Amino acid sequence: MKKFAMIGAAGYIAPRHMQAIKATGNNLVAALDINDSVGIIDSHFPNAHFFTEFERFDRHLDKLRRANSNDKVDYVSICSPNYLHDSHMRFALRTGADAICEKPLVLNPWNIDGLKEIEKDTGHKINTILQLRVHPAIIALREKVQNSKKDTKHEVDLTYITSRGHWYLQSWKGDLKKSGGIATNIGVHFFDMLHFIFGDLQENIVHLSDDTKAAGYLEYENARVRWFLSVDFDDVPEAQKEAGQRTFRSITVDGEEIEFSGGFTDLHTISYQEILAGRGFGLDENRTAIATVSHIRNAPIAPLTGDYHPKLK
Ligand code: NAD
Ligand code: HP7
Repeated sequence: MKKFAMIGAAGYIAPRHMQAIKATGNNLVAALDINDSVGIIDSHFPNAHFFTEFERFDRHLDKLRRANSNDKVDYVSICSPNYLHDSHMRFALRTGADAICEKPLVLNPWNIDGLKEIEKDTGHKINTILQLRVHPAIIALREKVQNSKKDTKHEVDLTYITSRGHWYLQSWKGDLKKSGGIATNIGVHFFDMLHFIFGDLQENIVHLSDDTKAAGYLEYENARVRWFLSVDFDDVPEAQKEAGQRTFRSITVDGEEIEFSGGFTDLHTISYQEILAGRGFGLDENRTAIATVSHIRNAPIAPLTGDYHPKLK
């Protein structure tokens, strides 16, 4: 049984990590959050220690490490805001544990270089949650693409609408410096997925980038992709709205719809199973998606010529 600590235990995604730790037969021994609304811990690990101050959390993990090698924490799960990830990963490795860090791993690709050095210095590993890589429909599509002609460029349209209320822009998620903006905070999932399926990134053009929407054109070894991302409920298609849905995720490849909206909920547990089996996705697997979102954040807005997503018309 592996021992886990968690940073950011009071947030939205933390319970999915708690479930994954439990479902894989492991134990959460300590948790940190600057916010003390963490009663959820009792539903999973009633004996976990909880800290609101980093220094006390650090002291506790250090004590466990020194007391007895059996008590030492094996993994630190990081569920804090995006701009704190690199610092929290450094802490995890220096404390003698491996890290399991939420996406986006970091905001800019050069942050990855520093983390590689810490991995080398400590001998510990950084694992990341890239959960679409373990989604069965995405794995099937990747296999299909890999089995098709090598030089084919598939025509892909990706529409990813996941409505958020007014709170979103008031929280750290709406703050470019803290979340990286929506293309980073939410888009990073599908930019990584596109790279995973279609190979190296060759071109990255941005047509729209504001607080609630972004769109552009990406070219990969095996695909030409028109993408649109929004957290604005008004962008959800009428049919989905009438069915009471606030989310619409669609990817068409050469005109054929790939159904991947379902099956999102257990992907953290599958990710943990893979990490524990030594097949976690590490720093290098993250580089393309992080470079993609970093470029999108800083690129000039291109005029609507050539290939652009039909939603922009
Ligand atoms: P959240 O705001 O709900 O939770 C973040 C938590 O971190 C809060 O409880 C906050 O108090 C805590 N926190 C802030 N600063 C801290 C610090 N210095 N030390 C300790 N705790 C601190 O956000 P969330 O939605 O849970 O997102 C957390 C992370 O998970 C983000 O990186 C986000 O991108 C990622 N996320 C991933 C998915 C996914 O599908 N994989 C879904 C949602 C969020
Ligand atoms: N929701 C909340 O109530 N609070 C939140 O903080 C987030 C969602 P989905 P996930 O918004 O930061 C996606 O769209 O898949 C509500 C991104 N992940 O299914 O869980 C929401 O209003 C993630 O990377 O959300 O998370 C819905 O009612 C990103 O950090 C419901 O929860 C996160 O949004 C489910 O919403 C975010 C993927 O796109 C895979």
